[in-house]
Amino acid sequence: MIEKVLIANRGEIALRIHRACHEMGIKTVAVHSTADESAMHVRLADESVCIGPPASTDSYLNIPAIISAAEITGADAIHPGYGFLSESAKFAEIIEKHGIIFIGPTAEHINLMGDKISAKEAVKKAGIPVVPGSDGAVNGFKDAAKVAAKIGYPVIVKAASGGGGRGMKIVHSETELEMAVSSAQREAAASFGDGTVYLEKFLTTPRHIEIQVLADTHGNVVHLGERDCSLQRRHQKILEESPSPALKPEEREEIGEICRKAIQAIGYRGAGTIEFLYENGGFYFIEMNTRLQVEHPVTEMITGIDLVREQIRVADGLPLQFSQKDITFSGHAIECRINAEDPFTFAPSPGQVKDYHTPGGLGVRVDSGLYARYRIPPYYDSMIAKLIVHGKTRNECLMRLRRSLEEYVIDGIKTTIPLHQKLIHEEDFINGNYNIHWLEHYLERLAKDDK
Ligand code: MV4
Repeated sequence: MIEKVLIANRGEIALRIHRACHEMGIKTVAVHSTADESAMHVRLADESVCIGPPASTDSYLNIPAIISAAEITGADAIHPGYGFLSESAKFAEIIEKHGIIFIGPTAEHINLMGDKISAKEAVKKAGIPVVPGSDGAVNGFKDAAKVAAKIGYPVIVKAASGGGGRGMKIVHSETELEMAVSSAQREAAASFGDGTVYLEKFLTTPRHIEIQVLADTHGNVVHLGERDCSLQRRHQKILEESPSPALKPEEREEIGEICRKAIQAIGYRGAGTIEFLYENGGFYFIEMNTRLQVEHPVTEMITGIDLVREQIRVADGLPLQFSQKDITFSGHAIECRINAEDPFTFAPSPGQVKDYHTPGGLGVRVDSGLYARYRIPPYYDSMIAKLIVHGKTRNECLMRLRRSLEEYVIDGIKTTIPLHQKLIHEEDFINGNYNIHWLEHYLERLAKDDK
């Protein structure tokens, strides 16, 4: 039985994990850098261990320091959160070698999905539709040209070890292909230590729709519907919602069931997210994330399922207490990511929070470690809070989001709240009429109007 969990993360997600643990009667250990001594989750945790200086490489990415902290405090399990070591197969493996439970999938599944080529191959075999492209790696220009001629331009060259938008090149014609393949290979080798690349048809105006799955170690798998994460800037999501304004209930059920069966066939355990591009009514797999995601609360709000609690239970070998037919999707949820940044230039704005007041009321959730007079350290990701709102309908959700953003006071620093306030009044957003490029075009338009 898991009785004590070490939280190998910081910020709002560390607090989120602490909350799930305490509701389950599980003790928590916070590990933190010297810059995070006064973080809310460190104050609330049963125990805390300082594991190093501010730089992540010396603290939140320092595997020996984290393992030592787990041994000293007698933690039975480690939750990695998102980012940092959450998708490190090596971390998962070392943890298990020390007789500690990794709250996540097996190292083998992290490896399988970490390589984008093996991930695509595995899910395709399990019945998930993928983007047309090369069968595995492309071995130079000639090989790439053959594939491209077959699938048609534009194509996209991607690094097998990339992901999240890193190491991609869009190619419009064969004349550009040779250069694109060789520079993609070179850059991939330099950034990831693996120059393997593959080719896909480039979809020009898709939405980014992802399916949440949850699997136990007894072969039970459920899908928890989709999240539409199309509103992003430079591969950073800004706002997520569920259900997607683009999907019909039959489409959700069909892709959800395909994912459920595939995850069962692959023998996956834990929470996972299957990412798709969605265009002209078709789903095309791009990647699978083997971690809890930032936007998981959107799914929790419409299903009532506590994803962190379920992660801990299945890591402990317990069976899911519900099957697919028990899951109901109710209403609509939207999450706004609030960053300590200038709302229009996105320049970081760390510093001390002065006045602080959170919105509340029915259907309103704030996931954040912020408090009045807290100093936001400059060393880490700029996301400081998530505002998640639920309503019976998308319109109710939007109205509630509007008034919640009005209530939220974070003084002393710049935040992206004003961007969200503006965004939710846009006709295209209100109509759900957006794709992965919409936000960047909108921001360009705002910057021009400003001049
Ligand atoms: C694509 C694509 C179009 N066609 N693949 C970017 C992040 C990485 N997860 C995959 N990405 C893309 N892959 C094909 N075949 C467009 C993107 C893409 C994107 C995807 C999701 C969300 C935002 C995006 C922004 C730019 C490009």
